[in-house]
Amino acid sequence: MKTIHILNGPNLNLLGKRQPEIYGHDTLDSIAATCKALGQELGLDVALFQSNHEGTIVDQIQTARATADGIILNPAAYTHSSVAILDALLAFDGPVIEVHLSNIHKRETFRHHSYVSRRADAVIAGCGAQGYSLALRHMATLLD
Ligand code: DHK
Repeated sequence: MKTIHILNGPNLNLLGKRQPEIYGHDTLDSIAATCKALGQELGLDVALFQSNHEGTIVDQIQTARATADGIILNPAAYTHSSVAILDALLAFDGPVIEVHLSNIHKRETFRHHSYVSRRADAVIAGCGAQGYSLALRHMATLLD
């Protein structure tokens, strides 16, 4: 069975409570449960992580080199600032899908640029929590 790591960046632990008009009402726990159930349907083993710390996310990506076949990543605010996360992804061989709950292109100008998109095989933005399920379905086709 293929393994997918779903990595989440800063403040996504507050999903459901934080600016729900932008990020929605789903919690990260409910997203994890949905993704694990969908993973079973798709024959994928899904593990979800969250950290508020850039270096920890870099560590998680490095760990994924040996333990995951694909990465789905919402780097949150680090999307717009982190060369370190981009470099870690460039050292990962499998497919990478970038997810944003909100449509970052419809928001402040500083959110329009993503360092991670240089490495991402696909980008999903503006679909809310459903973006993770869409990413997982696309990951299944990429790994097929
Ligand atoms: C989440 C965040 O926390 C923001 O910093 C990004 C992203 C957008 C999202 O839409 O999931 O700019």
